[in-house]
Amino acid sequence: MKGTLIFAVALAVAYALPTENQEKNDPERSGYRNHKLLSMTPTTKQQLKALEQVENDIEGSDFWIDPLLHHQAVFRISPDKFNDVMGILKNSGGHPNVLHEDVQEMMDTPEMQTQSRAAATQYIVDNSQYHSYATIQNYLNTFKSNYPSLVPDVGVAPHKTHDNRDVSYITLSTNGVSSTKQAIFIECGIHAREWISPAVCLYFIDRLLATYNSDSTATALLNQFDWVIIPEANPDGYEYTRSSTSNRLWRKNRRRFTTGNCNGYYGVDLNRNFDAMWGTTGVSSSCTSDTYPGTGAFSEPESRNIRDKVNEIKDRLSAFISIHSYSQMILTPYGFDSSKPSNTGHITAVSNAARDKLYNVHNKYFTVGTPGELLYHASGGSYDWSMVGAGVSFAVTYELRPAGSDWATGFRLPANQILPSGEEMWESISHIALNH
Ligand code: 0X9
Ligand code: ZN
Repeated sequence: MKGTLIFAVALAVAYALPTENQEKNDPERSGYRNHKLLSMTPTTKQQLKALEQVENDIEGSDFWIDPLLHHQAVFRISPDKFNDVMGILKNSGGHPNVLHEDVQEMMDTPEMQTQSRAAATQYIVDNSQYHSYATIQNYLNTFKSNYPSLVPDVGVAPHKTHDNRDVSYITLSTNGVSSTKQAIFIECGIHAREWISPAVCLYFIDRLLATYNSDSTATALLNQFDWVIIPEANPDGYEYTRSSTSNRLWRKNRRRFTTGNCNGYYGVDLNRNFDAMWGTTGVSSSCTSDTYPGTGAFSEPESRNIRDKVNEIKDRLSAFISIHSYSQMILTPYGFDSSKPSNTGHITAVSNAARDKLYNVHNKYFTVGTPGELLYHASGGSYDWSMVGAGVSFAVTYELRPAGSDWATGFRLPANQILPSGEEMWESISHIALNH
């Protein structure tokens, strides 16, 4: 974490708190009780710097929308850090605003379940709710048994997770296991709390298989390409967010640290753990941070699984798609700094058209640009690695619904938006596949 240690020591001396209080405020133990959700729109460089200081130096600060000049930042702060943070921000001339007094209360209102909209009978997945890891595994096996001629392989990636789970992948192909067709790779669920991502992956697989014989787009998608899809790349983190509303906002994997300052803490940000300018931008060196990149590139089994599956087919892989939430964006490469691949014009043009296709379905507008233009630089991301590490020439990252301004929904997208999200992403991904 940039400059963290010195600042953290100063804070600890100035505002030492009783251990009991620290325990109470540790999300590992007590969830988000009395955590405040704040917003602030920086209108000067000084205010922006203050927000960046809070993001980088205040332990446990969780930015749902990152600081950008003249844009509203939204972030969660634990009660023991509240006064410090208000002080820092007000000193800069800013006017932080409390959006919610108790984030735990927000989390305790569950994502609603809805009646599934009548879908064609051959669909397999129930899109009226978010599913457990076990149910997702079952769906993958059902895809294989119901469509043996289109699903040559449902398998387990080579590395077990820290909690001993399998990471599954599915291969869709009209040519069987030894196919040499061009391939497209989709990764979902790398961040635990972004539940809409695996749900959209499942919808995409389901629709591709169910409509291959009846819909000309699906036919083209499978006749022209093989698809390798990891619908739940971080099952430990995902199950952790499902285990209690107190853990609903967990982002990382569940690596447990057992030594030094980190002893007893958990988690590496898997989208900072790839070998793409690893550890340089958008990361924190504190293992308690949500952007801790791990001890080295590919230190984590979950990122190695994506690496290994991509490397198996990299010679025929023509596109890599990473799916996250939230803020309605299509992020073009690179994320690690301001440099761009030589075909950036082409990637942007295809992404703009994919954005329009998406918009035409349910009028949800996605913004297209690089992370540096729209959010922040961040190193070690999977889509950057697919290009610089595996030589794939086309890669994008989606940030799904809701819009960035919708902090009250955020990562907790109601289940009645699974189906429309799937429908708009079907059009958008189809466009990329057939035009990249
Ligand atoms: O920070 C991230 O990993 C992504 N945003 S999220 O809110 N879903 O966490 C953006 C990733 C963009 N990719 C890279 N910067 N490599
Ligand atoms: Zn994410």
